[in-house]
Amino acid sequence: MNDCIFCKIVKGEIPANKVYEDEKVIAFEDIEPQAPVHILVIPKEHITSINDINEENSDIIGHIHLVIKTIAKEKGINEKGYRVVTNSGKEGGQTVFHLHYHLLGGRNMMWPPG
Ligand code: D5M
Repeated sequence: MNDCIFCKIVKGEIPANKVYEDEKVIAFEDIEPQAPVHILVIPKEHITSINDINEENSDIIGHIHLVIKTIAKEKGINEKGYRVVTNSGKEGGQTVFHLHYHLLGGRNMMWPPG
């Protein structure tokens, strides 16, 4: 997707503070952090949201969870706990329409979220 900001990060066209990369995903610091640790984990392939997950591409979801687990350990938040969020669609709070998982930690999380 030419006008997708996260595709541009994947292609290296705009900078990001990357914390992890492999052939399928990249993870980078959120530009508007909502917690001491706030990392976005995204597939390199452009998938708009959970609505576009299907039998062909669903393996990426398990992989993203393994990457989240690894990063949580690296950031030292795996023991105390962390939150993983993916917003889908406008009412779900999605503002960037490239599937991404927020990894949030380093403080107590509240419930319900706003
Ligand atoms: O979350 C979209 C998130 O993406 C939001 O927390 C800001 C973040 N964002 C937007 N642009 C950038 C860049 N360029 N680098 C890092 N983080 C970015 P959503 O769930 O769609 O509301």
